[in-house]
Amino acid sequence: MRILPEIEATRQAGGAIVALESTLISHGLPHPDNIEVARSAETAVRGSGAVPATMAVLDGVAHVGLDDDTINRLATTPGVVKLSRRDLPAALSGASSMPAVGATTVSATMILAHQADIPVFATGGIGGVHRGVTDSMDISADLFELSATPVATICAGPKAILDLPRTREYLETMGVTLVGYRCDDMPAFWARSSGLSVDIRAETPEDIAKVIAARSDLGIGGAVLVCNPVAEEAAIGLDVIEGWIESCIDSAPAGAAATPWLLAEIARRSDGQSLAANKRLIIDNAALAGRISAALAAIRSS
Ligand code: PSU
Ligand code: MN
Repeated sequence: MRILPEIEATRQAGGAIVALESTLISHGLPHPDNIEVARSAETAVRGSGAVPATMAVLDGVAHVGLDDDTINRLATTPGVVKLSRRDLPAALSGASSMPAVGATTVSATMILAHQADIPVFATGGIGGVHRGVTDSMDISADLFELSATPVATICAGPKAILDLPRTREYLETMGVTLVGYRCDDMPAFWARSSGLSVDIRAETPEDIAKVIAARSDLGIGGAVLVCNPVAEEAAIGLDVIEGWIESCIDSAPAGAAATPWLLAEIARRSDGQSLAANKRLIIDNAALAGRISAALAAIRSS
C-alpha cells in the first residue's frame, strides 16, 4: 500500500481524512467531466477541513491518494479494470498475468480505506439490488461491504436504476445504519426522494459523527450509510428518471458492465441532465464527508 506523505502525516496527527473512489472517474463519468469532478471532489474535501485520499490500484500496488498524472491516467486510459472486493486479490497479486491497473468501486475503496485507517468515505450513489434480481441474482458487492466493513459512507442514495425497495430492505436486514442528512426519505441518486424512509434523520455533521463513533465503539463492524440528497437545483423528478430507465434497461449488459452502461445511456437520453446532477452530488457528498470527518477527528481527540 502506498500512502501519500500528506495523508500519512494527517493520519498520525489524528487529523481528518476522506477516502474517495475511482470507479466513478474511470467508469461512471465521461471524459473530461471525470477529471473535473475528481479534482473538484478533492477540493471540496479540503474546503471542509479534511485531506482527500482517492484510491486506486496501480501496477499491483494499492494507492491511497493520487497525484494529478494518475488521475489523468485513470480518466483517459481505455480498459481500466473495475475493481470490487472479489477483484482486489488478483489486482494486488503482482502476478504478471493479472490485470494490474484498476479503479476501485465502493466495496474496494472501503476495504482499502479500512486498511489505511480512514473512517469516512464519499461516493456518488451506491450500488444495490438490481431490477430483475430474482432471475439474475445481481446484487452489488457494495451492499455486502457496507454490512461488513466499518467505514462510514456518504452518498446520495442508491442509484435509481436499481430495485430501490429491495435495496432498502437489504440494508435493513444486514444492519447498516441508514442516516438521512436533513431528510426523512432515502434519496435515489439523481432524485431527492425514493419514497422509502431512512432509519434516522440527522441535522448536523457533528451528530452524524457521534453516530459513527457510537457504532465504532460497539465493535459490531459494518457501516453507517449517510444519505445526502442531491441539491434542489440539480435534482430530477423520479417519474422523469423512470421514463429514461424504462426506455433502455432491457438493453443493458449483464454483470459489472451494467451500471456504467446505464449511467452513460441515461446521460445521453437526458441530454446531459443526469450527468449534471451526478457531478453536483459527488462534489457535495465530498464536502459533507469532509465536515463529518473533521467532526469525528474532534471527537477522537477530546
Ligand atoms: N457513484 C457514481 N458513479 C459511479 C459509482 C458511484 O456517481 O459510477 C460506482 C461506484 O464505484 C459503485 C459502482 O461501487 O458504481 C456500483 O457498481 P455495481 O452496480 O456494478 O456494483
Ligand atoms: Mn453486479
